[in-house]
Amino acid sequence: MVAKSMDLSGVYKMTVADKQLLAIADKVANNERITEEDALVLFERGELGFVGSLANFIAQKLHNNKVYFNRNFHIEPTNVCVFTCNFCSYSRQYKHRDEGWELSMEQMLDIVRKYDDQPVTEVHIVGGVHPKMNLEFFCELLTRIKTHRPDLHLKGFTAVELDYMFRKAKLTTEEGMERLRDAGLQSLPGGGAEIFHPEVREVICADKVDGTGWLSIHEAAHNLGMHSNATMLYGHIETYQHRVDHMSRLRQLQDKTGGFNCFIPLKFRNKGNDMSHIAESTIVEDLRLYAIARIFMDNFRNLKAYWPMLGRQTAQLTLSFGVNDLDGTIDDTTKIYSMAGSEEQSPSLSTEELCDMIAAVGKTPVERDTLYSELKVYA
Ligand code: V47
Ligand code: SF4
Repeated sequence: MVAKSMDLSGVYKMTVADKQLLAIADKVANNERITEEDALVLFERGELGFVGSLANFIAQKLHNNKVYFNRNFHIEPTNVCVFTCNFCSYSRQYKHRDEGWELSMEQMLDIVRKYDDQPVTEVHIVGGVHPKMNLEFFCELLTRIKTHRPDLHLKGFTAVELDYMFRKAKLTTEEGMERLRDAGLQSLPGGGAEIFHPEVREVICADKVDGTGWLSIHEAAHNLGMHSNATMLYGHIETYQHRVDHMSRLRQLQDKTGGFNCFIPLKFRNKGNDMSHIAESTIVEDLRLYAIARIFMDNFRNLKAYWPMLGRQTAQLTLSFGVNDLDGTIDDTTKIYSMAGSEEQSPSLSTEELCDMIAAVGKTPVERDTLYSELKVYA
């Protein structure tokens, strides 16, 4: 049943004495945007059940119990990277490239061919920033994939990869983006956002594109009619203020362009990187974060939990805390999280398994394409 507007503060009056929290519940009930200060109050004082029911109320209103997934596969061209993000367990420096991988054009096309008789709708291309893989190389890759399989939606390259590619090619962001679009690129994934605030960015990933640069690359893509996703790497050294600042900057850009498809909070995993001394966030903190993101990011229709990173059980729990999307099914061939300590060592879920996970929490599984058109509702 679709949730209707209701007196949420009335529901909470018996258990919540905090007037600010009650005022936020009223705003949510009345479809009003909450402020940055409200979001901070939620992070500091909103207990799990409270933020969870507000988030679930919003998700029900927007999606009427539906949870989306898509059938996709990943190509990770290389893990060789010119950057040195301290949280990254995946990359290898160019001088140590013999410890990593560098796929040739043919090897990547072989991955595409492997899915020839499978009903996948999207390929997600993302990797390290290799000094020798340039814009021309990736334009050729995109064109060849599109020629081979025109129905496949090409989603690729984080703003970090794009910033480097365009600078090396001596092109403006707009020129570079047009070249990729003309070669077949349709959407950008949300990676590389981390935490925009310089107080954090300068500690965890000082040498790559800054927050303003990340946002302007996504804005340029939106201006060309492309869509993109947005992420936030949370649960390390950032404060609640940094999270709110990050989400607020995304919310502002979304007000301006409307080009974001979804928001994906990414939980920091601490295995095999230079931030291993930092404890991972608890599941309660994860769920609170998802719920507060759903409440604050009122212009993002979709909130995604990326199960290969969270683990399937926590991802399943997020469905009761505002999440309406579990990303992909068939063969999520990404290595980025297994190398950082996710419990999902070789992430792969069949459509049936994913539908069962969704149905087990009383939601309706819906297969979508990259732009969230519904392809099949599973009764
Ligand atoms: O930007 C790297 C993150 C991102 C770690 O758009 C880590 O649909 C946790 O953005 N612990 C890349 N996270 C992956 C990404 C993504 C994934 C799935 C779907 C989409 C989408 C985008 O992975 C990086 C960084 O934030 N990451 N290392 C780590 N140790
Ligand atoms: Fe390179 Fe991306 Fe790893 Fe940073 S997170 S070191 S940019 S692969």
